[in-house]
Amino acid sequence: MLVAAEGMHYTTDDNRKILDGTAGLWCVNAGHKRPKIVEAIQRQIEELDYAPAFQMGHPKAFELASRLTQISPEGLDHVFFTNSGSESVETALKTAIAYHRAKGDGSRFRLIGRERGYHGVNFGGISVGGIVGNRKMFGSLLTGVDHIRHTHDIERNAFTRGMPEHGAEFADDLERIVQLHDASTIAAVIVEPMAGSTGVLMPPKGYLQRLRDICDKHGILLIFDEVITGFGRLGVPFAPDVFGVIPDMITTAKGLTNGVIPMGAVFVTDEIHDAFMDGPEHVIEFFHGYTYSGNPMACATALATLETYQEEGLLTRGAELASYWEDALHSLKGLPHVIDIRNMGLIGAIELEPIAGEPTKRAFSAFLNAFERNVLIRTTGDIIALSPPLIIEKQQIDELFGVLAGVLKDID
Ligand code: PXG
Ligand code: PLP
Repeated sequence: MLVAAEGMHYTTDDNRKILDGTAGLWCVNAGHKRPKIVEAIQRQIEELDYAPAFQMGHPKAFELASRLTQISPEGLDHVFFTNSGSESVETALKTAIAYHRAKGDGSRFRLIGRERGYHGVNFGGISVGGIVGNRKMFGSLLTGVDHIRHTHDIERNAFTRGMPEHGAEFADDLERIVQLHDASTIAAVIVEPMAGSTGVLMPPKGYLQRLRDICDKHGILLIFDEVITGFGRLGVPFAPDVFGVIPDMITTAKGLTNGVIPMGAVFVTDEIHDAFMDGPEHVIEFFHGYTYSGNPMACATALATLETYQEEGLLTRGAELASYWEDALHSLKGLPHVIDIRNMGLIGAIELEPIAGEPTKRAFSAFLNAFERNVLIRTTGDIIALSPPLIIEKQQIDELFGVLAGVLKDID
């Protein structure tokens, strides 16, 4: 049980200080209890608690949208506010289908995801998602969905630092899907530029560009789900800043408000925005929105979060620390059970050999053992995923990997 938090640490109910190796759930990028954010929330609750986003507006929603488009990748200059990553994903998928229809191309309805993809837990997201456990209990899901293959290839790429050499050709799987369904039926492809939840899979070199090229060739929209990668995790503000490939939409949440108040945002191009906004004035442009879209408390929190990121250079701090982080992480190579290590920016993964017949048991032991040693890590399958707040100091990186080395030697 966690009862308090400040900076890089949680406090447990038995009063232990726990080093946060996961930024909460990949979201507390500026660390905990940041003064600007605390003050902004206190001020906002006194000023304007709630305002409807249907027909009405309030200044901070527009201020936030403007600030966000100053740091978003080129051309992604319009923002739709949601309350979570899952809602951002639903919003982007609906936007894709509605966009084609608004352009007179209503036959493009298919949504293509990727095996091992995580896009939240709502019906659209689990339909395009590719994590079996998240799908199998929930019936037939959305129709008109298909998946390209995932990019994990330990045999060729084990212990790569940064982007893997091998696997650009996995993008060609989209051509197979196009041949099966015909491009004229496909609205969009959604991928995480770096797949986080499934266990941190970096895109192979050239892979994202190839996906972009195939989408362009066939008039298919490309959506990057940046709920984890957005706001500095990869050492840059957004994934296109490091991969050089610009999608048609970007979904975000988590780091947008430092995890403090639920909020998400979907970035779209002028082209998509303008397809809907052609009047007349009294007609609703896009029949989609949430009660809490652009909630004033969330907007104030996001503005204070962006200010904190900017003042402390946090959106690029991951790049400054990346090589130190990489060396510390890869020093675990050769320890018991470790079959792969992956990294980029301030993100890292250690893949463990599963215990035969008992998948996830070894990683769960590592999680418990680390927690006993006052470090919070995240595990998924038999993979340890690390994503500390971007304020982490070098000596805390040493502490984190020192503890992990002990954990790996300790567990069965
Ligand atoms: N897309 C991506 C790429 C995500 O990583 C979501 C959508 C959904 O966001 P919300 O805010 O609805 O949870 C996510 C969320 C984990 C873990 O352990 C990852 C997420 C959520 C919970 C746990 O890896 N990612
Ligand atoms: N269910 C009912 C009966 C509603 O009236 C609403 C919103 O008005 C919703 C669900 C959706 O809630 P939200 O806008 O918070 O997503």
